[in-house]
Amino acid sequence: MAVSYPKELSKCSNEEIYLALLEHVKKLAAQKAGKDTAEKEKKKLYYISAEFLIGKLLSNNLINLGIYEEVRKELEDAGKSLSEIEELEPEPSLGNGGLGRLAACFLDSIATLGLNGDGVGLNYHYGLFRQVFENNAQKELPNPWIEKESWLTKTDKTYTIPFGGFSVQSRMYDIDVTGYENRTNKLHLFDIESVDEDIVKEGISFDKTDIKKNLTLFLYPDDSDDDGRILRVYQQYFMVSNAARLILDEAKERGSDIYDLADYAVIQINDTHPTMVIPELVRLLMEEGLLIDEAIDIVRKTCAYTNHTILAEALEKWPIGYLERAVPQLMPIIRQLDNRIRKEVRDESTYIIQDGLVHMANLDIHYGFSVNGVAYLHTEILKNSELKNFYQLYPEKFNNKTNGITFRRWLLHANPKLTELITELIGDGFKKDATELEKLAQFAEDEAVQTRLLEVKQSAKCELKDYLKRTQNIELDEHSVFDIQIKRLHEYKRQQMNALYVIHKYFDIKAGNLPKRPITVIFGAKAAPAYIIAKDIIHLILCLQELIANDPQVSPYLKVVMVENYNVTAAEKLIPACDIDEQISLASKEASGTGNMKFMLNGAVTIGTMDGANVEIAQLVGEDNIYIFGESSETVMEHYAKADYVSKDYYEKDEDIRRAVDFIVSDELKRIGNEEYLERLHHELISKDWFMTLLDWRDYMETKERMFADYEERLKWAKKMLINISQAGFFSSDRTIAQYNEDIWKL
Ligand code: F55
Repeated sequence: MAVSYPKELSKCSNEEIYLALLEHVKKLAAQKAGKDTAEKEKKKLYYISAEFLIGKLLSNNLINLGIYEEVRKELEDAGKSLSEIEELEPEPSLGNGGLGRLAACFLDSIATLGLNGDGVGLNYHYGLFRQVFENNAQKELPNPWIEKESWLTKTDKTYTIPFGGFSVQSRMYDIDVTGYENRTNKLHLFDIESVDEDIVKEGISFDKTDIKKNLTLFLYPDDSDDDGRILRVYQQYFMVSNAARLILDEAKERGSDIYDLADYAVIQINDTHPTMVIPELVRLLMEEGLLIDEAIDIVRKTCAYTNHTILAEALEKWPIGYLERAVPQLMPIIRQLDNRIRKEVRDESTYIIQDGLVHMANLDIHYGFSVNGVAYLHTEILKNSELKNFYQLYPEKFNNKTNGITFRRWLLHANPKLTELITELIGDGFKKDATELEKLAQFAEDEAVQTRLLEVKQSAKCELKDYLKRTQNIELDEHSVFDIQIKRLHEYKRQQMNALYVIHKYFDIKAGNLPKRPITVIFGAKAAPAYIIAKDIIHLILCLQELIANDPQVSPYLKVVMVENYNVTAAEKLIPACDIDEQISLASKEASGTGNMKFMLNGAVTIGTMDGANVEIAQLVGEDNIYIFGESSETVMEHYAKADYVSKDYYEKDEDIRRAVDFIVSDELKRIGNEEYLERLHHELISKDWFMTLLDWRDYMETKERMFADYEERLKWAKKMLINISQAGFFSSDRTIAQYNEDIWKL
């Protein structure tokens, strides 16, 4: 089938070409989707998630449909550029961080492995906020991404969803998910018919109580007050009630009599946001005439839970009062579910309702049949400490599924030059079987290959330079080392530790210790709008960026860049261009990380702690090919248990630390920045430092120095790059999904 352009291709505008390709891809996918469902498979997976950080879809769909090269060539022959056309596509704003990006990689792999599985989520109109910098601080704006023509297809599926005192009408929109040379599944996004974008005023503020108008406007609306938190409950219930109804409808269509639901459906609950699907399914099954015991039995065989964090403050607990108000029909069921546990289980720490709070994870663990962590270390910590009491009750439920990433987006699409080099060296079998990348190891000592790899990296750095110049008016020196930390802003991820290194380097350069080669430290991160210290850290980084750029003594050797509105599109440019990848979370706190996997796949070398999937990466690449520093997770957990970490001690006894920390409140920075923000961060670091920045700082600094020195031995460094790429195959989400299917879904 040929693309139908409105006129001769060379005369089309990029906009016209984009729209023609959009329509063409949608048609192809629809054809394929029709064929797949004709097969009438029995069991189906529903991956329910508050976020799907899918990124732009045009190129990826072209790649997965196997027509990328054909289309690119046709456009090129007509004097058009596919990458310019891609830039017209808005990035869907349906996610925030790793959890949402993981869901997107999973959908790609589910379809690529030919599995029958759809995603279910919400169609947020403004999604996650768009970040702009004003006066060296983050400001949040709505992020409208839905255009008249888009990947969304309106369906005729609608449900009436009841809330306390009123109900709303839902509508399902679909996005096709086409696997790599395989089937097409769906991402179902529920919306509300009465949503009103016009209620948003100045920035992202709006009436949080006007549920009929605001329900699907924003992902993670500000939860610093009751109204904001209750809105999240409304959103979550709306998501899962629609999902549960869809699941029951589809199961019946495929022949289920609902007693055998578990043979027709398996539900993966992505973090606790979709947890209410458990009581909601029980409720709906009872509406169909089942007894509560029957309903619970069925749900217990159908739901599986993935945990993504051990931060206690990130485990959702909703006050009973919120649920009574928003979804009163659910509270009797939740009470019943809790009562059963109270009778069956002695351990009070596992009760669902405690002190007037509904512990969502506890609900998942008692009433799901599987509980998984997302990396080896993370799952071990869940079993042996965070969820120890649950593990003792249900050892058989616990399992690990180390995260993965889709190589279609993070290698084939993001880095065509590297893809080409790899293909030339080992053929293209790795595109279907990522472990074939191991064949690259045979070239580890091959100087010609090492040189080619460095050239590929250099060209990605030049492309990043062009991209940042074009889109953000940022100047990069492509001959400097690109040291990159891109991820949500969170204290446990320790962007502040990196910032303190920058300050240290600034002093070093002022003192005449010049680096062998200029260093560019690049950050990209959004802070949750109500997370004050996270915003203070962004402020510090932006102030450093300005200070250093205007210091003629330092700027030739050091540059700080904070990329505005970091998103998937930016990641696709940043990752291939990275030399040094920062994975510096406090050990035990980062469940997995997935950026680390994207970076190694693209030939970056990681500096990191023994945390999350870094542990598995280190094991695979060996100690010569990753720079590990910092205290172990055991030591860190001991500090927490004994409450014996005192940041001030490190500040007082280490001159370099003191100098760097105190610079935050120096006259130089205060002239540029906001005194209140800088003082607050300074105080936080000295008096609290909950995530132990100062504990690991010296080791971090020294490890980084060693890394910069090693970087100068270019061929030896290229060998490290090559080993990293060759070991990345394990982190393909195809492997992860095959394991989910083998152990949990059994499709
Ligand atoms: C967002 C909102 C709430 Cl209320 C809670 C959590 C989040 C969130 O963004 N979590 C998140 O992204 N978790 C990450 O999941 C990744 C995929 O498993 C992990 O790699 C990463 O370590 C973890 O932090």
